[in-house]
Amino acid sequence: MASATQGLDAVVVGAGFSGMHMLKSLRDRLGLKARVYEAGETVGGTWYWNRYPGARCDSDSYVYCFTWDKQLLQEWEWSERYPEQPEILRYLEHVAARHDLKRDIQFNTRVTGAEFDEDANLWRVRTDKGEEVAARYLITAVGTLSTTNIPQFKGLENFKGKWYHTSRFPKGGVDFTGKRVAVVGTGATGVQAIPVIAQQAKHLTVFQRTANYCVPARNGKVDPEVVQARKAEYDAINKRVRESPFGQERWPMPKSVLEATPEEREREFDRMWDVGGFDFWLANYQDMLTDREANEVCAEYLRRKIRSAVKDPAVAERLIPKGHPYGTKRQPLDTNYFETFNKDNVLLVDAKTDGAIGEVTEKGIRAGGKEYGFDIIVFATGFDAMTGPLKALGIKGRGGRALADEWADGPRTYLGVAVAGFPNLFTITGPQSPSVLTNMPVAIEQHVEWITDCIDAMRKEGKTRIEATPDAQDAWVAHVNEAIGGTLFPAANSWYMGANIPGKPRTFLPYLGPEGVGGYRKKCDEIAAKGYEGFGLA
Ligand code: N01
Repeated sequence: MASATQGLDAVVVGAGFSGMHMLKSLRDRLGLKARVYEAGETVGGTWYWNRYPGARCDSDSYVYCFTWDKQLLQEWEWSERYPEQPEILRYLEHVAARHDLKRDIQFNTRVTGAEFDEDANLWRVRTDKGEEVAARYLITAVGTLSTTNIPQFKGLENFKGKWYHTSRFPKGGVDFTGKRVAVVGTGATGVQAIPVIAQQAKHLTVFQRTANYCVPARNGKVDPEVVQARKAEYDAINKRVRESPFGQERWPMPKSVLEATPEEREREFDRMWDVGGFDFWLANYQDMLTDREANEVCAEYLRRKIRSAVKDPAVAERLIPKGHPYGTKRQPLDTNYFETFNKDNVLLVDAKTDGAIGEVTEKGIRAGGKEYGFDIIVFATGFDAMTGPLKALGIKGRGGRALADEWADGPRTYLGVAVAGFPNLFTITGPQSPSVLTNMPVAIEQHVEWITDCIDAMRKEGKTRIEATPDAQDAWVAHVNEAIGGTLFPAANSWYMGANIPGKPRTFLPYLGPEGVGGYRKKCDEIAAKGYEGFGLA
């Protein structure tokens, strides 16, 4: 029946890691006809759009890749511990060519609406090219951080210089040579971009709203012997990573910070600091993210590091986070971030002590009653995370219910992959799934495999409709909220909490279960084994 109009079984929205893998699975594993719509001009998703200076992955490259092409795991050589954006894009282009994915991807095409036709049991999907297609399954692969947040600063339209959001940088980059540049925002993106822009710009002013705890990335070449050893045991690595809490070879230490002696924890903190990357955040003492006092011990270590990196004590104090527990905002990884504020051409404007941004003027930015002149403003101001990209699709389920309306008070999903009232819709790394709290390709592969198995099972049993039950959804939402209630995450004004977007409901967007993505995988598999418990099938 899906073939009634265009012969499509599935429409997939987005051609990043998720959409590419989904297409590969539907087409080459299940033999289905799928079409991918992609707003960009090529594959890559996040790695197509985010070409700001210094953009690179924060996960170790040997686990930030597809695991389903075992030969490619052996063949591909990453140049560094954390590859830069152009290298990841090259990798994804290579995968697309190797698996002939592009023939089923329509680029430069944005999905503008999708309605579930109950009588025909099909999704009718519209695009900005005026097309309408029908398919049994609608699968969103739109990413979690793809709807840009450009704050509505008064006067932005009057600015005579150039301005850019980090995730919409022009191809070929921006030449900052001789320019007076502002960067607004000090999240993971700002922390990557600021040291790089500071090297080129005549003068850089950083507008900080909330100071951030940073840990060194420690990027560099990986010892060829380590690379070879990893290649030799990729199957075991992938098994460990899939079962791990955060989709990486990192596990919290099974001990309280408070039980360790000061000498012991200093040794452990130094070790994690020297390793760099996410160890300090994800492989720290187990109570760091659940106990205020334990958290404070870790935070104090990081504050000392800021004080020792920044020469001017007054600047150091303004760069020290206050008011939110460590690790409750996404951990930025840095390369000389704090040291950048020692440079003569770099100025910090801190909202709390110098005054918040009041307006953008013809010449620059006014903050705390003072006007700063710029040639270029870079907004590293983040995204309408997780729900933003899904709400923008104009999805309507049974009875014409709009997803955007259903989620007016925050997302409601079953497992973060399905929504009651929206049959045959699957949301890869959707809200209330582990997604952004893991190494993304691991969460993506788990969802893609589960969705593929689900569709396969339905076809074998002659079913054409699957929908989460309202009861199962209510229980999942309650579980997500209960799980996070036992942690310190709700104490921060983070994008995890929706707090970065004015008016967005305050609710924890991803899912942090007791065993992270590994435990979530088990739960999803159990649900499948019980005949898709919590779903209605017809
Ligand atoms: O965005 P953010 P990001 N006035 O929302 C500030 C992923 N990522 O693009 O903290 C003034 O974290 C805002 O201030 P505050 C990663 O998951 C991955 O940096 O809200 N300032 C904050 O400082 C990351 O978490 C990689 O008070 C305003 C900044 O702008 C996610 O992307 C690399 C403002 C925004 O920080 C988003 O990171 C980089 C306003 N009106 C990023 N509005 C990888 O490794 C916002 N800010 C794959």
